[in-house]
Amino acid sequence: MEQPPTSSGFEAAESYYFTENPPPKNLKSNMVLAREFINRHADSDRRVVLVTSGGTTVPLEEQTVRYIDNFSAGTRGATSAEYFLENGYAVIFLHRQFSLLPYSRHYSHNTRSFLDYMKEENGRVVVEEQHQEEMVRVLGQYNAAKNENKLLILSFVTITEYLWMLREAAMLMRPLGPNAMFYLAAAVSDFFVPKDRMVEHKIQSSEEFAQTHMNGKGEVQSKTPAARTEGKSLIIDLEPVPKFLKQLVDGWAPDGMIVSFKLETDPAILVKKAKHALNKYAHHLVIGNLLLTRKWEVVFVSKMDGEQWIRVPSRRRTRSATGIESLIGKAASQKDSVEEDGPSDPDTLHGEPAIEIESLIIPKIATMHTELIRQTRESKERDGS
Ligand code: 9Z3
Repeated sequence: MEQPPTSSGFEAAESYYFTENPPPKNLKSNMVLAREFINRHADSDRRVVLVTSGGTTVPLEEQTVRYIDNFSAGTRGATSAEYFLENGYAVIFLHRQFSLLPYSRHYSHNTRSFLDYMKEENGRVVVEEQHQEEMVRVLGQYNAAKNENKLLILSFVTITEYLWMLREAAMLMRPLGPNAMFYLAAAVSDFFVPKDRMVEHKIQSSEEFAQTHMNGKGEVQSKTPAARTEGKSLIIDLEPVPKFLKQLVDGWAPDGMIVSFKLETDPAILVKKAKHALNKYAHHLVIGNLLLTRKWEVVFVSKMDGEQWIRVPSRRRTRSATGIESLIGKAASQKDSVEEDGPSDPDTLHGEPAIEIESLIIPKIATMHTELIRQTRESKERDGS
């Protein structure tokens, strides 16, 4: 029987993972769409960014009733996709099914139904007057992206589907050379249930109905199931998901710019962890963010520029039900001054609209990308290739 890799061999871990955990059924048809999209933009020398967005699920059973999930709504990814389009990129939006989508996100947040934006007038549905201006703008941008074929929307649900799609799409993006970018904003699970430790049927809550553990092939499970009942307790014993960023950087997409995200909740370790990831994977940029301040500040950690904080000025911050503004500035490793220019309640913005932090993040990344493309072209010319 094949054994999991014992050494830290990234390639062995890759081959083991993708052999043991089969691809999603729609992988081929999605990749046909992706190939066509990528080749079209490669031919016109356009930059293409793969934006990943939303959480990944970890199913506990093959016929999945229960799964582990995380908090991500896909706001970062969906918002960033819009600003990438605005900055001239074509976007492959690889998102968790039913998480937020570019453009429609403006009308699908959970505090307000899209129906609240409309009214009935003489038997016809029309948009409420106060939303006309914004909706005309959003609809115009959405239609432009669609009509110019600049936005390809693909979806995943589980961690394994996500990894398969990322790997295949990254390999298809190779012809783009340095014009490719990977912007990995999805909140990816660190732990999962490998296929050979997953039971076929719903885990029973009572031992009375506990079954011999069978796998999807109708065989008796030879390994202890990762999720099982013992007595009255549910025991979940997950395995680590191999760190595929190394494979992305070295193997799947060697010429593209790679931007990863680091999410933490403890301000004391955010910058340290972001620097650690940059050193370990040797890619281009880690964007660090804290769960409770992520809408208002992020830190860029890169070889090019070191540690750089990006913050929305306080009077222009978006409202957040869960965020905590007093934590802003707490994760900075050097003391830098946090600009405090008054209350952030949008009602007291003195006519200044709130700013989405992604509108500050994306142009900065696009500038770094321009520099990387220039460097790659220069070094290719020097090598005469
Ligand atoms: C992020 O840090 C994203 O910014 C958020 C966005 C998930 C916080 P929302 O969807 O949230 O707007 O609500 N993504 C981090 C993804 C991640 O899992 N990173 C791994 C890690 O932190 C490394 S690739 O270890």
